[in-house]
Order: sequence, then structure tokens, then C-alpha cells
Amino acid sequence: MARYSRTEGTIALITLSNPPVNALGAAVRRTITDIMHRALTDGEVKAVVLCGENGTFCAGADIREFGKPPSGPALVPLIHDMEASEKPVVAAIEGVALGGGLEIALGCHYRIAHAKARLGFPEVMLGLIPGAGGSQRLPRLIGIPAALELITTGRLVSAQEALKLGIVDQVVDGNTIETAVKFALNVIGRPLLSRRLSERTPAFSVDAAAVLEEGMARVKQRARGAFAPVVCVQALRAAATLPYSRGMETEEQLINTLIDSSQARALQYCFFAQRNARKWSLPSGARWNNSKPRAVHRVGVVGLGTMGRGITVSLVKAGISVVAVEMEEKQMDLGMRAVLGMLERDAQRRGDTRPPTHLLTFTLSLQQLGNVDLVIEAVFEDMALKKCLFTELCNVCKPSTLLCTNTSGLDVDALAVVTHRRSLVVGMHFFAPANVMKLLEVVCGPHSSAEAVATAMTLGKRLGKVGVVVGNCPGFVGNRMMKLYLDQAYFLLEEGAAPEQVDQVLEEFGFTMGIFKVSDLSGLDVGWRVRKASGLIGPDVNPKTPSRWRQGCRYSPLPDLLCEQGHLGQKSGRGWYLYETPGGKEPKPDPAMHRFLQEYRSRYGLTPRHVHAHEVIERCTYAMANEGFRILEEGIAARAEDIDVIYVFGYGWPRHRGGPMFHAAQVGLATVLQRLEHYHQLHPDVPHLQPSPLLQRLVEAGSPPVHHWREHVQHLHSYL
Ligand code: 3H9
Repeated sequence: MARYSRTEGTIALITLSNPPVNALGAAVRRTITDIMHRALTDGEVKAVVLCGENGTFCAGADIREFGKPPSGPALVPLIHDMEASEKPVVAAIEGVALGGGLEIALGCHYRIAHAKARLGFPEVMLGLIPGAGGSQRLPRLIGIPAALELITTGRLVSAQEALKLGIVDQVVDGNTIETAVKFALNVIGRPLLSRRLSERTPAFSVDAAAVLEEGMARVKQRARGAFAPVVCVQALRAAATLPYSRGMETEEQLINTLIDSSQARALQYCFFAQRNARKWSLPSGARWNNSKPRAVHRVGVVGLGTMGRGITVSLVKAGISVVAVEMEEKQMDLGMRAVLGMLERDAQRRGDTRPPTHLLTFTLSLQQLGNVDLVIEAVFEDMALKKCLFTELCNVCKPSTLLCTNTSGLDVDALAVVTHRRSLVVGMHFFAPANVMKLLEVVCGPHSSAEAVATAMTLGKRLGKVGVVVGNCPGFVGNRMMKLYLDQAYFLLEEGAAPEQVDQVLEEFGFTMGIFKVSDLSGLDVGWRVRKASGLIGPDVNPKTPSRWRQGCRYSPLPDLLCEQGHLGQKSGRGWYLYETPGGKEPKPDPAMHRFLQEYRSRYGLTPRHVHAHEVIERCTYAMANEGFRILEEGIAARAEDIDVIYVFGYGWPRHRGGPMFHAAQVGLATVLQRLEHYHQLHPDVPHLQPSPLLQRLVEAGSPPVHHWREHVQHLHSYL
């Protein structure tokens, strides 16, 4: 938990010892409180050095303790006693000093950091504020503007930036603890008053008032309904306007408003869900911790459209050599320019002189892929084309090369069977723009080997992605659920809503962008092509089939009608919204769209009605969650948490609402079930609104918490 030792005769060395990150659980707090008291009262000890074991200072409070009844001593009095001491206390920071870890360091009189250390207050990402004096001490050390930026965003800073800001006193390349001990010996006997941050008054100028006001406006605009960033500004306002002791009282009141909030629970759930997603397993017993990934030095990317370009940029930025293949010279030229432009802009942003273009080879010949370790296919969503390509890749690539497809929903197994290396085929489904979006669905089928899955997940990690292993079915997890979300949105338009009304409700709920804006951004033709390929529209449809009916259920031809008119979204200047020019980014409600919807409704005899905001949310989010339960039942996702990670990192789902499955749990599964029954009764032609068997069983079982849902899955056709 924490160790006490003496060094150089007069220095007490306190080492936090709670692997893996020295989180400040109750037992750790108890031990440090005891041994700090011992050090501060021992007459032979003249100074204290506080450090962490295994190269990590401290990652803050133990997040697993949140939501449980409080136990053990609090952090605030410990930090207060340490700061009030007449013996200098020096923090030796290696690895990270985060949250409560940085709060302890700020209670020390001096801070020495290793050059590779990172510091920060990420509490806002967990729905909290720095609640052990951090919101009051940091602004007293670095001023209101800098503290505001760090605390409201949760951004971590490097040791060098921390030195510039004044958070640390010295940065060392060598042995941090030895340097801190020497430093402590040097400062014994020096006056400590000016080193006690609680004794300082932050300079509160008119400027700071304006900074706080602007900061509040900015966080409200960006927070998408999250409370914690707003409360962070309130805590900083207290630091700026109140004496320290009253500021601390306010900090305590403010953190108490957050600590048990549903948002804090959702954000902390996301923290662990993201980490658990790495812990995949396959029915064979292969797991993340017993499967060895292959080394990947050189990757082939086939297809330099939007996805291929983003994937290439991601790989090169991670220091991986790429052979990028295009079939046509013109496309190659366009793709090459786009990739080089993205890398150039990225290098400029990071202040690098040259982008790593030496890692890139552009070619028109597949033959150049003979020596790559892994190929990512990113050609059009055309199964016949992909099958030809995979057959060809088998002839060209060395036998050990992994063949990955970036398909967003086509059958990965059907591709695997055309190769002689089925076990080496997996899906690597990136999200546009692939160099920005964090999510990576790693799609494995019955043939995929543990080695292939491990390699794809490890490569994803190197690219800074959040990888989630999913099973193979049309649309996998993300797009399969998205289809039902989109269907509900179209039906709501048919029933009387306008695109901007649906979007506004979804954005107020917290989505980064409303569904119709997203659709305009990605281009309506993407879904059009998929619907054509799956036989929902086109020559294969029996001409007697009613326009609003397909494959035995209600269908909305609205997006098809827009595509037929050439209204493809931003790229054509018109879609669900109107744009100033083709390629314009600013969506405006379109009076012609309203007329079009009116005509459409009267053509089909639909009487428009007022659609309430709560209906938009319920129909969109419960339809998604309902499909999520089916996905769990089929073993396409291993855990509800994985589905939520996919939605938070790939589809703009508000993190402070945890994801569609967690949201359903928070609303109450019985309520979700009852609302789905209600909507299904009203719309019996929409079978997906019929509550899934798993949801019904969970409600019968008393709505257990999310991490117990798996026990109720009947594993009928399990993949994962
Ligand atoms: C706080 O301090 C509130 C205060 O203001 C006081 C209020 C009164 N607790 O991420 P990794 C686990 S709020 C418990 O995979 P990395 C993590 O789950 C706290 N567990 O490694 C994982 O477990 P497992 C503010 C924690 O190297 C393992 O450690 N602090 C904690 O990629 C390894 O983690 C934060 O928000 C924790 N605090 O990144 C810091 N931290 O192996 C949160 C980690 O079973 N932590 N674990 O999956 C991080 O940002 C990253 O974990 C860190 C390491 C950068 C430290």
C-alpha cells in the first residue's frame, strides 16, 4: 500500500505501492496517513520525499470505490497536514500524477518530475471535479486561465509543459527519486510559507472574471448536457473569489452534487468498459492474454478512397510502412495528394518539419504487396469485387500475410472462404474519418484464428484505436443497430416530424450530431448503395410490392427518393438540409424538404401529427438497445459494455449517458420493455420494436445490473 524507509539519515522516503497505478484506495489512504504522521513527528526526519513504486507516482482515487459507501480516511486532511508541516515534503513524480495523485503532489512543497511523466486532472472525464483541493490549489499555482483549461478538459500535460506552467519545479532525465532526495537535503530549513499553495491568493483581475465567464459559455456549448465541466468552472470561480477555506467548502459541496449522479456513474462505467473491451475471448478458449500477435512492420492498403486514405494516414503516423495500391491512375493521383496533404497538415500542427512520407509507397500494382505482413482492403462495398481481390491477394502475398477487410457490414466469412488462409482473414472496420475516429471493430468469424484477432487488436492499439472484437453478421454491431435507429428517424418524418426537429432533440440528448446531419455528412448514396445491394430497391423488387413495404415489414423510401433526385447531402448541396453550395458544411432547414414531406405524406394518406421530443428519444434509443439485446443473444457482441464502447467511440453517443445499453439500464429495463411494447402495438408492421427475448428475460429476472446480463444469454448461436 505504501512503504516507509529512511535515506541519507534525515530523509523519510514514502513509496506508494498499490499496483498497477498506485490508486488511492481506502487502505492506501490509511497507510499513507499513518506513515506520513510518523515521518512528520519523528524528530530525526528533516524532510520527506513522496514517490510511487514501479515508475508510477499515482493515478488518483481508486475509481472502483466510487458509488460504494465511504471508508478509510479522507484525502483532504492528509494533504492539509502534509502542506502545513514545517518539514519540506518533495514529490518525486514518475509515470503519472493524475487526479488525487496530482492533488497530493500539489500539497507537497516541491515537485520534481521525470521527463516522461504526465500530469493532469482527468476527473471531468469521470463526471467529477478535482475534489481534494485540486480545484483550489491549481489556480493558485498557475493562474485561472491555465487551470480552467486543464480542469474543464481533463487534458494531461507533459513534464516539460508542467515546468513551463509552473506545476513542477524541476524536470529530470535520470533518477527522479535520487534527484528528489538531493533536492530535499538542500531545502531543509528553508521557509515554507510561500510554498504552501493554500496560503496563496490567486490574482483575480477583471480579466479572470471575463475568462471565467467565457469559459462557462464555452463549456456549456461543448458539454452536450454534461454537468461536470460546468461544475468545474463553478469550483474555479470559488477559487478566484473566496478565501481558501471557503473555497474548499464550496469544492466539497460541488463534488457532492456530482459524486452519486447518473452521469458520473455512466462516465465511470465507460472508463472500465473501454478497458474491458481489450479483454476479448473466443469460443476456442483463446483470449487476449494467451494469444500472441504477429509482428507487423509493413502493411498494404488496397483502395485509396476516403477510408483507404484515412487508414493509410493512421498507419504512417504510427510509424508503420505502407504500400498503398489503387487500380486507376487518376484515383491514385487524387488519393496520393489527399494522403500527403493530411500528413503535411498533421506535421504542421505538431510543429514537425517533415511528415514521415518515407514510410509510403504508392503503386498501381498488387504485385508490390508480396512482402507485407498484413493487408487492409478498403475498396467499394461490392462483394464480387472484394472476392476477386481476396483471391488475387492470396496469389500475391506471402502465405503468412493477414488479409483484413474494412467492409462496413458485408460477410467476412464469405471473403475468408475464397482464400486458402481462412484463419488469417478478419474484418478491421474503421470509421470515417479513419485517421480521427477512435473506434475499430475487429470482426471475427468461425474461421478466424486467435493469432489473427490478436494481431488486428494489437495493430489497432498501435494506431491509438479502441478495438472491440465482434462477430460476423450484416452490419456487425454498430451498423446493424444504426439501421434501426435510422429507420425510426425516417418513420418519425413520415409521421409528422421535420429533420431539424429530430436532430435538435437528439443533440439535446447529447449526440455529437443529429442523425440527419450525420447522414448528409456521410452522403445519402452510401446507404442507397447498400439497400440496392441487399435487394431492398432495384430491379429485383417485385413491381407489385407497395413502396412502403419490404421483406415483410414497414419500409420508408424517403432516402431513396432524395437520392433519385440527386440530393445526396453535403456533397450535392442538398440532402435532409440545404447547404449554400455543394460541399458546404452549414446545414439550414430546407423549405423544399418540408414541402416534399407534405406531398409524400398526402400521397400515402399519412396524417401528420405532432411528434414529442420524448418519443423521438424513446423510439430511436430503445430500438437500438432492443437490437443490442438480440446482438448479445446471438453472441455477435460478448458484453453489453462492448456495444456501448462501439456507440461512444464510433457513433457520437454521449459518453455521459454511458451507451445505449447502459442508458436502457439507467432508464430501467422494465420501462424500456413497456415502452417498446407500447410502440410495437402502435406499429405492428415494425417487428424490430417487438421486445427481444433477452430483454424480457432480464426484466423477469428483476433487471440485474449490466455486468450480469451475460449470465442470462442463452448462447444459441454463439461466436464470442
Ligand atoms: C480522483 O482522483 C478524484 C480526486 O479528485 C479525489 C476526490 C475526493 N482507479 O488505463 P490502463 C486500472 S478521480 C482504479 O489500462 P494505461 C485500469 O482499470 C481519478 N483503477 O493503463 C486498468 O485495470 P485492468 C482520477 C485504475 O497505462 C489498469 O489500472 N484519475 C485507475 O493505458 C491499467 O490502466 C484518473 O482518472 C484508478 N484511478 O493508462 C486516471 N486508473 O488492468 C485514470 C487505472 O484491470 N487512469 N486503473 O484493466 C488513467 O487515465 C490510465 O489508467 C493511466 C494508465 C494513464 C493511469
